[in-house]
Amino acid sequence: MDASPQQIRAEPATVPVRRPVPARRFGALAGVAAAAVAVGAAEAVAVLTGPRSAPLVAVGGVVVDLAPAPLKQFAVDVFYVYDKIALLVGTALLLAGFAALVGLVALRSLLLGYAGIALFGAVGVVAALTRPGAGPLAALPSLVGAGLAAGVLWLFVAGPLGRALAVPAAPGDVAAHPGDVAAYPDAYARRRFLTGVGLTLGGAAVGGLGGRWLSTRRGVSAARSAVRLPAPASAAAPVPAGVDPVVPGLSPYVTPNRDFYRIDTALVVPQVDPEAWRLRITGRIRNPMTLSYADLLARPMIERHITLACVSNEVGGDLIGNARWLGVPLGPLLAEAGPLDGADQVVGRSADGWTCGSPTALLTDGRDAMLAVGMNGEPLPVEHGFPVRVVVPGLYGYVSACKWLVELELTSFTDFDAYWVRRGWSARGPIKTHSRIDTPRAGRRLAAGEVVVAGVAWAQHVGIRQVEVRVDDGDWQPATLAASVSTDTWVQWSWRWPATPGEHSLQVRATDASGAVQIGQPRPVAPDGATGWHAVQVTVS
Ligand SMILES: Nc1nc2c(c(=O)[nH]1)N[C@H]1C(S)=C(S)[C@@H](COP(=O)(O)O)O[C@H]1N2
Ligand SMILES: [Mo]
Repeated sequence: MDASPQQIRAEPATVPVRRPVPARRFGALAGVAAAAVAVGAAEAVAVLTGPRSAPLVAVGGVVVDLAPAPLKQFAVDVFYVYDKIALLVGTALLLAGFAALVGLVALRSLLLGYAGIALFGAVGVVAALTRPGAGPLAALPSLVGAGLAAGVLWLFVAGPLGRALAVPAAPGDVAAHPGDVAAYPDAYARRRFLTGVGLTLGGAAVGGLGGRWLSTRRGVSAARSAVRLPAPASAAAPVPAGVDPVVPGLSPYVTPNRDFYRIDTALVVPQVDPEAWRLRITGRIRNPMTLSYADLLARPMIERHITLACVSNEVGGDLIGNARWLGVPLGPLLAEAGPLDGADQVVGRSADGWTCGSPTALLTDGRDAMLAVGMNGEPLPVEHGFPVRVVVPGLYGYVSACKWLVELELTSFTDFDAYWVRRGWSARGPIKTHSRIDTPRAGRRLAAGEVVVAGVAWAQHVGIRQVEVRVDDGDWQPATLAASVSTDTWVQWSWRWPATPGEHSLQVRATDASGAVQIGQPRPVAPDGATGWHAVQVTVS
């Protein structure tokens, strides 16, 4: 069409129209859509390359491993067992923020936008490749994700959907940046753009969630269900009558698997196929050994009640549980391997690279240290270490209870620091004598009269001799102990309190079988377990 001289003159020479660009919010949306596609596609590819090669999980894993111990403790304190979900959601939000920025930058320079994506792709690749046990294929999810993200960015910024937004500016428009003119797209172009973004986000969600779902289905729960555990050569002592006194609110003697606390650094639970599983016994030994799951199940098994506790358990906390474990005793196995002189540490290594170290002397002193395959009559639950984990009576989990175990390495304490030792925790972690009030709960309002105060006390492998309770700093009163099967488990206790009206403090302390009284001085969990007497405040009316 011929422009009339008048129209040409109508173009105001004073407005510096150079490169019309879509308004900023469209750039931010384009960036977020690109990031969503990257994450979704990476999750889908990770179905083939393993869930820990997906960039969100890989980067999260690096953060978990690099985070200074106090920060990690803070995260556990604040988010408790949801710290992992919080980390993933936090990472996703942070990523969305940066993605929006990359989108904005891409409005000015598509090349810079691509560079931003490349940077994120590189972070994902490096994180995935440096995870313990990662092969070269671990780079694939991040590479595919970054490639697709670049395509999406082009589509929504410079490609057909983006260009349509960048209609030439009308006279009098205010420039977004000096030299640019923010474009105000017509309704049709805007609708097309937003529909495109919506479809892209939906596709990314389907790819990502579908990938996650497939990964879980390809997990080991079917293999776990197919496991038939052998009967133990040495059965667990029967649980005596008199455990589990009928006190509402008191922890049951045996903790059901679904209620058993879970603590580990794994952002996705390692899926270890029992068919492919091998345990290598390595290091300073005469006879290096490799055992399959079938080899392990063919050995004589013991079944024992053992109370497992976490070093991060606060006074009065619930990071402790008692289960009936079925497994192969470690003492005879280590004797077969033949530790050499100076091999005073046995390091357990997990499929995900986590490590812990126990004194060789304690694993071979006749206690029921074992390679556990069963928990309360079932194959180990996947999140509790399927197919094989270590359980050692008397040691905190962080120095003994390696889940998803793949290697036992004999070494020395001078030669090797395990995962938490490198982060400032004590190399030795015997469980401290403790007691806890389960009922009444802190802050409860009670009626005057007889109140049953009850809880648990533990001094694994030493045993509990006595538990005492006091009210408002009065005299210590002996509590009644319920039965237990061995010194390796906690003991339930109860005490009948003639409660009088008013505000009261109830406090408990235990004495172990050696006569040592539980330490009363309050100390934090780091570096080798909290100390202090548990107290609860209640109101009686
Ligand atoms: N592979 C692996 N094993 C691990 C850990 C871990 O982070 N990774 N954490 C340990 C700690 S600190 C504790 S307290 C126990 C907890 O075992 P649970 O989750 O079965 O209760 O597992 C131990 N075994
Ligand atoms: Mo722990």
